[in-house]
Amino acid sequence: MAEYDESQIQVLEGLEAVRKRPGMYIGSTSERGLHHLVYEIVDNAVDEALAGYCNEINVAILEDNSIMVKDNGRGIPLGMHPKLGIPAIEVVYTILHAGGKFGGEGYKVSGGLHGVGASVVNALSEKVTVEACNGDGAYEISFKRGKVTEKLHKVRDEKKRGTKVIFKPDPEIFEHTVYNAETLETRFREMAFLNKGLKITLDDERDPEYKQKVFYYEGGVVSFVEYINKNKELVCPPIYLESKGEGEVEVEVALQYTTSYSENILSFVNNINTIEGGTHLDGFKRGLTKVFNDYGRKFNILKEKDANLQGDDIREGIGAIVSVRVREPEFEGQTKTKLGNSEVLGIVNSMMNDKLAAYLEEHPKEAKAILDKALSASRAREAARKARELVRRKSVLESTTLPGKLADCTSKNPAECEIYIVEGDSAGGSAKQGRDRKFQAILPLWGKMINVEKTRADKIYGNEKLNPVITAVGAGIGNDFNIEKIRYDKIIMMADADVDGAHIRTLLLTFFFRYMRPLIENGKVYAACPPLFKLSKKGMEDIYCYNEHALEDEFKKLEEKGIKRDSVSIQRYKGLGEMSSEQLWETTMNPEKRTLVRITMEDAVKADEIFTVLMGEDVEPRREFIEENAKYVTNLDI
Ligand code: 28F
Repeated sequence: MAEYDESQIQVLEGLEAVRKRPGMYIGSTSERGLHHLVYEIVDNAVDEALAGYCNEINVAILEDNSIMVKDNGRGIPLGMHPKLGIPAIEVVYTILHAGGKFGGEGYKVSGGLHGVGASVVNALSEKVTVEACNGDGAYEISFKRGKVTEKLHKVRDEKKRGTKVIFKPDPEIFEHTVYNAETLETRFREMAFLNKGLKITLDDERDPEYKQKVFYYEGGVVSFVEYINKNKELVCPPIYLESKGEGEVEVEVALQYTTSYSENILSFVNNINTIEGGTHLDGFKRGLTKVFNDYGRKFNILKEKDANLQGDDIREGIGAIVSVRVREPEFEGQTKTKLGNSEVLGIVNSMMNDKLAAYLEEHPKEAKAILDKALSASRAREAARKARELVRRKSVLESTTLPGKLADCTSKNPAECEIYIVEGDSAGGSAKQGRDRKFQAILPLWGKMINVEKTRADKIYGNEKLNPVITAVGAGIGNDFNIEKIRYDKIIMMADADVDGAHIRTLLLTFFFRYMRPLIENGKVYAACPPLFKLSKKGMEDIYCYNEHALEDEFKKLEEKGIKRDSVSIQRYKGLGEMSSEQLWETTMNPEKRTLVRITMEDAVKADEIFTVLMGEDVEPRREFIEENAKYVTNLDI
């Protein structure tokens, strides 16, 4: 008993630590953290699937924003823990470091917090009920903010096995507690792609119109690569490569070439999207480059006089999924999404050397099509390099100077500096006058911007519209981009609140996404929000409104003060150019008052899809996208 009391104290201290600093365990208490709770519980069910005992997971958002997760695995063990004297199921939900070693060596291979997930979810939930069925009955245990409220007890006879969890996130912890079905769908789709044969369903009981979503892919990563390429023109069928068992690391790769100019390689470790890449991705790239060069030489597609193809050339237009399972992954990088295990590089690399080489030998037609594409990419790159050198020689003196149009700030400390990229010379002029020159730089853009989605990389380097942006940001471009060199902490796009402004913003964003992606991943890109309306009246301070909704609210407030609608004059701003420099500062640039929208990338798959559809060659998917999304558009001045 003494031991029991002691361990109970530890348990409470452990879960109290989670409640005190939730961010340490789930990243944040924002919407992201809220959804993270679901992933932690689903990860436990996925682990049971990976162990080979479960093939279906059902998830439901309940009416009160509780979450139900159910699997058809073996059921969490119910027996007493020999040392702690409490049932194993209680251990899993209350002890911070349960799981992992506890369940036998390397039980945990899916994502999540290495087995602390369930107890973290429990600590951060107002209520949790877990039901486990072990073949002879259904047993239930309940908790409130991590503490047992109902001990484990049998609730009914039951022959089937499995685990069911219902939890309600604690509003004392989370900023808001409303779930977004689409966010969950995206993650479950990804998990189903990565675990072939696993069925995940989602229901939303808050919405009577919601139709159950079923994610199930026989093809696994092959289905995944077909999905990410679905709006692109294909060059070859998907190629699937795998190796199992070797040194405990499992590797699965699917790749398929398209005629697009960008590369879209998604990498995963234990079902976690490694946004920053790592050794598995390096091994994949190295293998890919070597195998295609060797094949090209062997069959004389690459002539003796030709130089070797570079990685960039071979990856132009590729869509690929690289998924590895590693027993003890080490995550590095700014966002802890970069695989560090050095042994993985060699394993993936040699898998590529064996399996891709064998595939190409057996599929000469596909091999030729891919190599021809890489060769034309290589020629374009070579032509661009020569052109660039010419330009460079012509302007040796200016090569390191900042663009002439840039009005730089005086501070040289990037952490406090920001740059406004402004549409049009006249707005640029007002911005220059209105800014706080100590930390705000202005770069006006004018004329038609290039659409990078329809342009090969060689035309991007040296493009006269983009060059000022590249040099002003100061961190390079493409593979050479180095976030540590950025000259500003905030890159702010400032354009009119109309269709043309939206177009410019989209063109710029496409460029940042394809050529300076870490800027977006690290939350450095923003959109400024100029007001749409100004309300003025003699003796009253001007009121600015940023959308129609706010305008209505302001009218209501004024009416409460006894000021009638028709005594107030409304100015509707058509563009930034209509504002004086003082107004621009007051409404859009003054850090004390302005609203900035930070551009984030919740999901790289979705982002690539949207840029392909919005900015790519194919018209039909774009028409569909616009029809589908028109309902979300407000305030577009068409
Ligand atoms: C709805 C969420 O959490 N499913 C789970 C199992 C099955 C086992 C298990 C889980 C042993 C003691 C660590 C069963 N039989 N779904 C879930 N299904 N955990 S979680 O074991 C946990 C380890 O603590 C299980 C034999 N071995 C493992």
